[in-house]
Amino acid sequence: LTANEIKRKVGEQAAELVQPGMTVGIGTGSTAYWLVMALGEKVRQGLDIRCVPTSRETAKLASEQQIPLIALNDAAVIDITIDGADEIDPQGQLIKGGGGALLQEKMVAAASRQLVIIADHTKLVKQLGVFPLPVEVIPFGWKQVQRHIEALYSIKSILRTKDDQPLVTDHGHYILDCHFNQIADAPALNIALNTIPGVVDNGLFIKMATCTIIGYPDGSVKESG
Ligand code: DER
Repeated sequence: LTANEIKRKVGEQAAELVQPGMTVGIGTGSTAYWLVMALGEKVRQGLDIRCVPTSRETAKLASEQQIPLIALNDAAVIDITIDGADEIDPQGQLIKGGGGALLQEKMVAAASRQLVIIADHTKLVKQLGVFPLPVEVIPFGWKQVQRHIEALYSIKSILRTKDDQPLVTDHGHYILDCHFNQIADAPALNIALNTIPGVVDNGLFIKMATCTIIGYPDGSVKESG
């Protein structure tokens, strides 16, 4: 299977976990795209669900599929959130944020009873950090924050851009992509980064994923957790 066919397979398999009456967090990215397509089909066939999007991009996609949306503030509890990831380690710790939606994704995940991660096998790693860790910062004084992080960890970081301008997230923030290469203690780094004044959040999802659905080129799918 091609990468896209693998993503479609895991997205459709994850959609089967959604039961009538559920409130569902829907992820962002090219794998979550297939989840939204599959849920759209089910909604058109009568599945009664309400979805909380993790980005404007996903909200648009879901509306086009006539999926009923509600705001996070209006969701008493989210029964299940299904989202992608950039890296998944053997403990189920994640790096997310490749799509720039980490803040909303992390808040929706934190409000969910279960977080199901859908990904192709290339996202599996022994140790987090090869994928640059996205750190969301407010634009005010972002250069000081960048210098602080680079000095503290002796790493390089890059301000994420889009069309040669700083990328501005749905919530008006910037993203520093931090090249740690290897992250030995992800839980500690997650806490340390979020105590730096000016850092809003980062792409480390620690003890959040309850299960993963991983697709392989031979068409096999491995569910774990
Ligand atoms: O930005 C995100 O966290 C996305 O979920 C991303 O990590 C996965 O995107 P992909 O499914 O397009 O690889």
